[in-house]
Amino acid sequence: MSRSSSIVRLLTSCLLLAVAIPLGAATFTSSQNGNWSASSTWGGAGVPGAGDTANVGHTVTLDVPDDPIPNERVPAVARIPSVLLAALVPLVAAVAVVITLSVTSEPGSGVGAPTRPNAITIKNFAFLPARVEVKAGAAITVTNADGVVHTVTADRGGFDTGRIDASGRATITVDAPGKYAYHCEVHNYMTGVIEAT
Ligand SMILES: [Cu+2]
Repeated sequence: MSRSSSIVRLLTSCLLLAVAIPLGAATFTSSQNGNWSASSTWGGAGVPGAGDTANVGHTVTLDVPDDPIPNERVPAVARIPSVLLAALVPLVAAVAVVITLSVTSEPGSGVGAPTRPNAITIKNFAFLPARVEVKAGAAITVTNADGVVHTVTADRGGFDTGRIDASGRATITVDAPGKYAYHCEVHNYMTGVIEAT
């Protein structure tokens, strides 16, 4: 073997050693059932620690603390990912919140779009919202926030709350799909629409 070839091999070995030491990464393969901390479990090759790779082909009982390697043996290089992770987690969470908000605010957010909640509030002699869209058979809660009696009465039949006292509440159900215009029996200028689908 030539002299230069030996030097190259030596330099390569040093390079590999330099890469392996800071990462502290070694590979252990189980040779028999046993405790994690028993060297015999790993064929007498030592015990895998943090950052090491363990190929477990046997029943190995984890009998070591979460961080079996003392802090001074963990190279600074190995701690950097934790710092990056700590910075990334809030960032990812913030992005997730923004995405969730933009997705949930899309349906029905346009002007004049039908509202989804199965609820009607009567306030200042008006039905709010004046148009609601519900699934047929779903209950719709009517709340009278005024100081006087109102009703929610379908123009051509289908539902009628009867008199809802001041600050009172009633429930109506539209069984068949369709568009139901309704009014207040006491104040017939108060009108609204329920669309059941
Ligand atoms: Cu009324």
